[in-house]
Formats: sequence, structure tokens, C-alpha cells
Amino acid sequence: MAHTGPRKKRARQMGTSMAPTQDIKFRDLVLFILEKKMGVTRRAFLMELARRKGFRVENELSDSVTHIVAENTSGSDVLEWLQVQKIKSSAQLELLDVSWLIECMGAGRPVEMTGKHQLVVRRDLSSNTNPGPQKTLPPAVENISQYACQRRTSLNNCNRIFTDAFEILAENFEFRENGGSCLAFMRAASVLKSLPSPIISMRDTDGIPCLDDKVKCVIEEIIEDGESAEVKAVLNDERYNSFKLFTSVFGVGLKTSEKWFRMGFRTLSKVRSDKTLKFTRMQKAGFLYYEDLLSRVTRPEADAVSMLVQEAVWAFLPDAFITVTGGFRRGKKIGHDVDFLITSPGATEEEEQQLLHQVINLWEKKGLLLYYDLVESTFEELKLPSRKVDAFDHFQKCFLILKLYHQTVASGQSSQLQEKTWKAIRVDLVMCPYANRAFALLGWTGSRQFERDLRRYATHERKMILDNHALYDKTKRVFLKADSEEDIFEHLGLEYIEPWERNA
Ligand code: DCT
Ligand code: MG
Repeated sequence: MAHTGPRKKRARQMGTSMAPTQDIKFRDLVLFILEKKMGVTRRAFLMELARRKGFRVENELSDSVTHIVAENTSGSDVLEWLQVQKIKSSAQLELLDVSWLIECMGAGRPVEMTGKHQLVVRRDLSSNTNPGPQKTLPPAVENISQYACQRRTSLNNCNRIFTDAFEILAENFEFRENGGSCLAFMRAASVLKSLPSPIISMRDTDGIPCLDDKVKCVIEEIIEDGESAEVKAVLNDERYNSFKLFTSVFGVGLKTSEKWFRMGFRTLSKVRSDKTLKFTRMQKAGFLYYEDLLSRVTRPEADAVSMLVQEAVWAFLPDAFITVTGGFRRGKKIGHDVDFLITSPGATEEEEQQLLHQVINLWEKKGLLLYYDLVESTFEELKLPSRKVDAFDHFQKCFLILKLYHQTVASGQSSQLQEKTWKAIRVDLVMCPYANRAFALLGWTGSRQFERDLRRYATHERKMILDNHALYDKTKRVFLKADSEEDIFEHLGLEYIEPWERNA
């Protein structure tokens, strides 16, 4: 792109996307940091850091940019990307590795750009025609996407030693309401779960996205010492352990845990026996069936619950489709609950709305209902999908605790000797209109990280909005129909990922 005037002047016309001018110390440089391969979190972190050090960093790519900084990306990839953005690579545009920016941050000023920083030598850049792939640069070792929906993640996690550590750290950040760090460690855990082989040395982490410096420090520690001091500290932390304990009760979330912790509670027995505390109906059930719910649901138990659900649902809507979703659909052998999606091609709106009520009444009569909370649908057909990555859906649903008699479970443990002949099981039932079934199935199959990245991918890469109800194309301004999960992947331009490969 030919530069017709002084950069500074044109840059000011750019307006909104630049940092406040009074903070800019180095006015000859206009940086843009590429998100590709680097990830949102690390990019945001580096942008903020660079701005604090007096660099001008643009949020969006524009002609005023003089330096593009990329991570784990080859020069040819950046050039290709620039072409898609319709920005021609000019001779004045520097394509640099993130190591240059990091050195600048250390020095507190722009450092000299040498060959090791430059992704492309100028000779190649100065031609205005398609420069073609950079043969001189080594290709990226691996091509792992930053989006979980472009990775296949089975249950064979060969990096558990790292992912367990990350999940503990992520949970601790969640308890401390540090969303950014929580997400960074969850994304890191997710990406390592997709690797076909274990990480043995730091070299193995080259080219893997979503691993920021903090994450890499933990990996390095575990490689060198077999454990992470930070994780050890968290496991001994009073707040972490109290929150872990309190949130293990059905119906207790972060808010309640915070309250109990501040009141000085550290054990469940103290909480339970306190006369001043008021518990919700959900929490009362949570305490009543605590041990059963904590022991989690096995696959034979999930199968036995499936039989109960089928029997009850088909008594009222014989044409209904009933699908086990959640972790069990992804092949997990154990889960905290059993999730079901129910839909009927022939039911009227009224029959559809009535079904869960009928099922509840039936179970109540049979004495199988230990707890339930039925939430009516707030679904509106023409409403745009939600932009929130973690939004709840609007389908009618019922959160239950069912009484499952041991004799109905196929594994047939000899329970005759035990006094209690049943186990309390958490069950979620979701009822969705037939037209939305593919979206509901995709959404309720999870994993949560997989879902988050599907939505993030739809938004950032396709200008579409996806949620549990629908897919909306913002460019064409239409809802895209789907009869199967495969259709949705196709609309998004993604390779199909099987449910058992979605354990991100
Ligand atoms: N989900 C959703 N909206 C909700 C709750 C869940 O879209 N309000 C999705 C995300 C994952 C899936 O439904 C199932 O949720 P969980 O049962 O919480 O997770 P899981 O993967 O089945 O794990 P677990 O084995 O612990 O039940
Ligand atoms: Mg589940």
C-alpha cells in the first residue's frame, strides 16, 4: 500500500482504535499484534503491556500499521493472512516474531530488528505481486488450532499430569473471580488433552497455541520437579479447600460459598448444624443426598435411568426421540448427572409443553421423585441467538434427583445386604422443539470448552452467531437450518467432530 502522507497524521484519523496519544512515547511505530495462534488472552496481555510501555498498538489492522507482531506463525502464513485482509504488504511493513516485542518490553524501548526477529526478509516483501510461500522458513511443526472445535479430543488424555494441574489452578482462579487467568488455564488444559503424545520437554510445546508464559512456567516446573509449587500451594489453601467443599453440595455456587467462607465456616457439618443459616430447597436436597450425589453416576446407572425416562416419556408421547447427551454421549464412564434431550416430531405445542409435567407426576406417584425444579420455556423462535459464550438456553427443562433402585441397575451389585436399596441420581431433562433438535443436541453434548470454542469460532471466524437454539448468519441475515449436527458443522465450514472427540 502506497503511503501518501506522514504516518502520524493518518494514524490520528483512525480515531477510536488507538491508545490515548499522551501515553505514546514511540511515535514512529504503529504495532498490530496478530491473534492467530497467539490467542485472545495473550494478545490482550501483550497489547496492554506494550501500551503501558509507551508503544502505540492498534486494535484493528489498518494501513497505518507499521509493525505486525505474530507468534508461532511463519512469514508466509502472515502474508497469506494479510492478503485475505486485503492489506497489501508494503516494503515499510515489518513482520516480526513476538520475541522482538518481548525484548522491547524488557528494554522499555524499541530494540533493533535483526534477522532472528524478522519473519520475512524485505527483499521478498517489496514485490507487490503475490510473494508466494516463504520456502526459506521452516514450516510450523504442527498445525494445532486455538479452537477446540477444530481439534479432536478423545478421552485418552496422555498429558493428565499437566492438565490436572491446570484444572486445579483454573478452579482456584474461578473461586477468586479471576476470569482471565481461569480461562487461560482451561484453554491450556483443553489444548493439551488433544495432543496425541505426552509432553516430555519444553521443545514439545513449540507451536502449540493457548500456552501463555504462566502456563509454560507450570509445564516447565512439572517437567523439571515432577510437580508445581503453585499447585501445591493451592491444594493447601484454605479458601480453595473450603470453596471446593461447599460447591460439592448440589445447589451451592460461588456466591453461597463466599458467604459461608466469610462467616468463618470451614466444614460442612458446621454449616449443616448452624441454626441461623437459611438453605434453599435445592441445597436442602443437596445435603440430604450428599454422599450419593458425590459418588457420581456410573454408566450402568445411567442406562437404568434411560430405561426409566423412556418408559415415562413414551407413555405420553410415543413418537418422542430421547437422546442421552452430556458426558455419557461423549463416551465418559462416569458423570455428575445424566442429561437427556427429548423432542417429538408429531407433538402439538401444548403436548410438548405438557410432557415434562406428566413425567414428573408419574414419577411422583411412583415415589421416585426426590427433588425437581421445572423451568418453563422462554424460547422465542425469531430471537437472535445469544452472543454470550456461556449463556443458558431457553428450552423447557427439569433438574431432578431421582431415586434409582439398585435392582434396576444391570451391574447387579449385591445390595440386598445394604439397608438402603436405592441411590439418589441427578438427572437433567431438556425438551426442545423438533426444528431446533440439532442445535440443542450439539449444545447439550458438550464439553463446555468445546461449546465455548464453537461459539467463539462462529463469531470470530464466520460472522455467525451460534447457540443451543439456532445459527444465524450475520452477513446474509438469515437463520441457517439444520437437521443434524453434521449440517451445523458444514454451515460453519468445520470438519465434523464426533461426540467422543469433543472431550476438550
Ligand atoms: N449445557 C448447556 N447449558 C446448560 C448446562 C449445560 O448448554 N445450562 C451443556 C454443556 C455441557 C452439557 O450441556 C452437559 O452439561 P453437564 O452435565 O454439566 O456436563 P457434562 O459434560 O455432562 O459433565 P458431567 O459428566 O460432569 O455431567
Ligand atoms: Mg452431565
